[in-house]
Amino acid sequence: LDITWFTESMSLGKPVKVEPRHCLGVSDSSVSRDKATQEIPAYGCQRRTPLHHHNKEITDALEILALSASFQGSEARFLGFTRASSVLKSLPFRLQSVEEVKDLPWCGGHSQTVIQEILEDGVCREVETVKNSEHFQSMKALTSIFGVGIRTADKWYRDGVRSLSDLNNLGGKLTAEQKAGLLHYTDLQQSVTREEAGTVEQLIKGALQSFVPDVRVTMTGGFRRGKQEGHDVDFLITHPDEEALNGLLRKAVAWLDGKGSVLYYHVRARSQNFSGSNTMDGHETCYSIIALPNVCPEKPSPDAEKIEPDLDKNSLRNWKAVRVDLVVCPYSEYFYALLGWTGSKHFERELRRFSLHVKKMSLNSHGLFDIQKNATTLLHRRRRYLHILDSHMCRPPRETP
Ligand code: DCT
Ligand code: MG
Repeated sequence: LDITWFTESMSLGKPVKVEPRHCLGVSDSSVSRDKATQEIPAYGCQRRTPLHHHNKEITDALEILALSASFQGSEARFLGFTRASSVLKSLPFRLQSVEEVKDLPWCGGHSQTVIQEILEDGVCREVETVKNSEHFQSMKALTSIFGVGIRTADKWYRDGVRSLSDLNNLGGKLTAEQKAGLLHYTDLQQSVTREEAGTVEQLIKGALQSFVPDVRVTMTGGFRRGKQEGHDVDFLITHPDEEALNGLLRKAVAWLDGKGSVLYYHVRARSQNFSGSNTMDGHETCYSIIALPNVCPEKPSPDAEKIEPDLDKNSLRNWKAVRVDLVVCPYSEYFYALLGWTGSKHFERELRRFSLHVKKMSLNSHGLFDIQKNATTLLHRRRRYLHILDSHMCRPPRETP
């Protein structure tokens, strides 16, 4: 996200002086390595975090340790490794020595050990041990199923489930979402390409526009950030006339279902008791699996063959199951929802942390709230600056992971 936009929106129109250090992260030979490392800002939302950067071996290793920490229920260690990885992604050069990270925010002792081993030996022993551990491998496989979070996967692991084929024994204990996740497991493991996302967009727009012709539909998530592939396709739906949005999501999904394009869906109603200081998103949301036409499915993995009995029958099909999330928001909250659903998850987390600790404001997908004024919404000021936000948010997608 462009820092000018960011500082402008966070101060609601009062431009904040943007120091050159805020623009670090872009390769610039004139910036000395020492100076660059000393001036990296602490919050992820203040840095450029390019998709393609200079220290991929190290950030991949740190992200494996972050994932492992989350599987073990350690939020603090997860955040520590995630933040260290995010900082290294913003470095405008390839690290040559662990000394270079000593002044960087979030790159403490444990991360430094990982960095040093990778720089010296090419691998980190702890990371290799984690990757080969049964717990890590099982949790990774189980949480890759749609509808299975860390808590469920951990319970299953403690009940003796180790691989996807073990899930056949759980039978009736699975939720409808998990059953759908298993039924379409092979397809959902494959990345959705940008081209496929474009086809999904046409399908979704066609359904929504058949009820409200001028409905505004925006692709969000990773594709809006310029990624070439993702695990799903996310859309934000709005209209200036909020009446037009009433019941639209359910009608459009039922319309697609009638055409045989919906494999699974669950609509979460808009939260009526949404609180301004809440970090949760209370918008009406549809979590779905769509049958994307004219795509040949890839060959299933041996593990998937054991849990998807119909795969043989399905091998002649010419459609691919794709995860699609649809979010409906009131027009007055559109830009906040757009910001919240563009991601990345880490960027959003850092943006909310920055808002709270530095600006004393609470930011979520519904608005920006002044916590010192007892969570009074800044709606009146928000309308004034909608046009500023609009012009800045309609830029070409930026490149962040
Ligand atoms: N999001 C968030 N916090 C979460 C989950 C999601 O802020 N816990 C936001 C940020 C990204 C956006 O919602 C869409 O979520 P995903 O589809 O999970 O992420 P993505 O960046 O689109 O990743 P992918 O390309 O793999 O779909
Ligand atoms: Mg996504």
